[in-house]
Amino acid sequence: MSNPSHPPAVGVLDQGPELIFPPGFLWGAATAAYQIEGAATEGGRTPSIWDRFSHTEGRVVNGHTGDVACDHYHRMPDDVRLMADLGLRSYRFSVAWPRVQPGGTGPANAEGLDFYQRLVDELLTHGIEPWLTLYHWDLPQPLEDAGGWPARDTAGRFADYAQLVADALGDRVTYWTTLNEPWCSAFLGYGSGAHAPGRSDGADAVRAGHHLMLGHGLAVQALRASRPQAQLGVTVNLYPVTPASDDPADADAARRIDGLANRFFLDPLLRGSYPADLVADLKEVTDFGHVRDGDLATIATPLDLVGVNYYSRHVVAAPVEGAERAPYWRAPSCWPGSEDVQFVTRGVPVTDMDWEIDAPGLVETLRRVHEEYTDLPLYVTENGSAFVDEVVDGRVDDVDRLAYFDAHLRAAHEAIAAGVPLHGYFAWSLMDNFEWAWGYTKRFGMVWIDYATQIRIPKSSARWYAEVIRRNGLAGQ
Ligand code: IFM
Repeated sequence: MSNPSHPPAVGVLDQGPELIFPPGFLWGAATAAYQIEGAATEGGRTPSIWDRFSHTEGRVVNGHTGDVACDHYHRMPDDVRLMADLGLRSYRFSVAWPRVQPGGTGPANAEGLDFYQRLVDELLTHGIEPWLTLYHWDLPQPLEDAGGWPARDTAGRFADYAQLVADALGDRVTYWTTLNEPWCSAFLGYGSGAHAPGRSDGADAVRAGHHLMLGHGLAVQALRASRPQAQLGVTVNLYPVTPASDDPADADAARRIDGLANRFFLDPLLRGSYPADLVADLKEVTDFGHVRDGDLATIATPLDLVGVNYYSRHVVAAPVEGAERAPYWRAPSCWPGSEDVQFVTRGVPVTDMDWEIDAPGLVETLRRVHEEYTDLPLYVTENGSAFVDEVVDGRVDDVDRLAYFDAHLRAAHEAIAAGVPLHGYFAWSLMDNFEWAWGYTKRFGMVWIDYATQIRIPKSSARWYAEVIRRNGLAGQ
């Protein structure tokens, strides 16, 4: 950081040996369009499922919406300067589908594309590698009205949209993520209904998951054909799933949840098949009749990299009669066919989301993807934590978040030492933002946002992360 009143937070956690990352390790931070941009009705943008959902009473805490969010749409050049001050080597952002292709069909909206062209140019001017995510959950509402992700046609619409973005930005953007966290889109969006579009039907959730992956495969084929130099990948959110005890019934519960949370996506994307045990677990929910010949080959179209988002671990136990309902993000219906599995809390420290802090789980997750699925380069495309922050004398000393990052970066380093080809790490998130069904009540940012004034204050974690990037590693004693 260049601001002398904010000296680097070096020393806060300088314990243990110095850990240096491989040369060229890509240090970044991530955001998503609906969470930060605002300007929901400007520049030709039309509503997405998140506009409709957040404007529906009772869906988002306090009735918060992304209408203004961090006003990044208007403050983008300043925000890029902030990234440059932090020394970010890469910035992972998402393109809002309803901004560049209003309604989700037809030609591109030049004004919408212009925003992303200016963003990419600004990043490149500051020496920051743009990393573009095509879909971070903002399906154009008319496509939802036509059936949404459970409808096969949406996959084709996604590939068309991907082509429009590639035509406009493919000359300047090397790194592309098709989908961000398809589990959330499918199982929170169409299973529990905790996320937009707020539908609750297990079979629809499974169909949505399939069509999201089909759209991914079609988009990869389109991008590959027109942009052979691009580095193409997908981002999945993965959890180690641990049985609560040695009881075989708990082990079976873990197998089931691992199937739905992790293998539902990893197996088709990286092996070209659905796991047989998962298909059996879902037999009361769906007969997988929506899967057509050739779909799995399309879904498994070769990639250049895999993005892993990691936050926490699931610890599960066999169903117990009369047990309390799980919290919203684990609400029974986001686990179709396995609704009664119990999610166990172990009493370990949690974040403000109530997610258990489990840095070793990152090592486990990365090793698993590498050892069981692929030799492709891996990137942690999101990792971070929400905590309650406070501004004191103009500063935000977020020691808990800083400790979370420190622990997870040590874990990332351990994974590399164990042979995982981990090529980069993106902190979630660059700045506080609209945390979906939680609105603005949860803060994940390294930069504090005062939503009333839109003033940005880099927190201690931001200053510390800047120093990590500068050293290409973590300080020792
Ligand atoms: O804010 C989200 C992000 O949009 C997707 N990954 C998890 C983050 C924290 O919940």
